[in-house]
Amino acid sequence: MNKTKLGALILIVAIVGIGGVFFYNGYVKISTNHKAAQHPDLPIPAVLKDTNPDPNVAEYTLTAQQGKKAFISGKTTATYGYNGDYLGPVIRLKTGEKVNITVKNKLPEATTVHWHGLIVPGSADGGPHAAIQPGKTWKAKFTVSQQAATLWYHPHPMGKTGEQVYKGLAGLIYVDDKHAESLDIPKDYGKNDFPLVLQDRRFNKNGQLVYKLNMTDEMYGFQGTTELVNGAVKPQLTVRRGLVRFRILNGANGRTYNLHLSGNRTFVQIASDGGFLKTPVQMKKLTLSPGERAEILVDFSKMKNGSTLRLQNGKETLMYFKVKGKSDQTYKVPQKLAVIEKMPVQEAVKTRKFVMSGMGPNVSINGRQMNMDRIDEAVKLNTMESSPKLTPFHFLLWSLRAIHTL
Ligand SMILES: [Cu+2]
Repeated sequence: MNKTKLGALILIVAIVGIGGVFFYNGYVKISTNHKAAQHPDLPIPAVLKDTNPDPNVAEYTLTAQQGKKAFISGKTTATYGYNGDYLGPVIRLKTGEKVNITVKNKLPEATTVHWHGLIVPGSADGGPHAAIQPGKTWKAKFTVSQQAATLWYHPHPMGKTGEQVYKGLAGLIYVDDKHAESLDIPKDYGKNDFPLVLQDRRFNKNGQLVYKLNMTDEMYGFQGTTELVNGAVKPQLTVRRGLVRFRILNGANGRTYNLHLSGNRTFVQIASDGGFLKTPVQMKKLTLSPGERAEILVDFSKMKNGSTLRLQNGKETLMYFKVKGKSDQTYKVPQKLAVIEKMPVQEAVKTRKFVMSGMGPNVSINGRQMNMDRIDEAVKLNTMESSPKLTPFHFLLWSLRAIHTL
């Protein structure tokens, strides 16, 4: 196991272990009502510019920086962001291309950038061992070797991962390939293909983001009191009557989202963490654990002009879709999205046991706590392992396949 993969195993320890026991009740819940007119527009992240004219080589620059943002009217919140005040641009990569990313750290503290879900050598990934000190630069160099998928990037410094993500350091990575381009599905970024980064936050009375974990947070994971989508509080997005694709990231620190649309409307999932599903799956509910992605298609074509649809997490409204105008594009979504080969399960070389125990600062895996100088599990590259149970866990480099369900 390389050092980055070690991060996957200890992240729960890292996130849960940061704050200590602390009770804090002075958080503000931002109230909103269901009148869409009063909601901010959904921010659409910029697509990061590739500065290399060679079509087979991409050159990107990301700057981790301090910022400020008015989430609540009349209050200015201190934030972190990549190339901006909060969150970061979408990085669009193509399968097979060579990529150079320069990361500049303009924060007052060390950071790293980890490409979550991207298959890269450990040296090109910013795990806890690859700290970039304030004022310094780090370069990642790799070739994109995987199929189309929606991935993301976020910092991963030892002991500060949860807090830095919380302040705003996160962004999406889209891997595109020829197969994805050939599919008859919406793919016009910002027109009928929208990213939705779901996060929950707590704002104190001064409108500041305070990352302090109380005992409940340490037991059940951090839960914010205010929902953000792409960094806006309960925003609205105007969509045309037609088929629209949403690439949803659960970018929250501890919350698992149980998503549905108002009116219990059916939608179609087309992709998950690893890329396209074998076939589109119709559903009314979607569960996403922290770090997880899903791509869905929502058919607005039969909705009335001026009507509103809500994206809900249980009873909580996350955002509003306002229907206006008709799309001039129609799609015939293929019934076959991807060829997924059967896994030769009998060839699994190993089954590992991870026993999680303890609470707060005593959290441990297999009786041991995270130590930067120790590698706990070594995994052989290009081998397959099986696990008897799936836990909602923040996996960094792997995507998993359920081989049977109960
Ligand atoms: Cu991650």
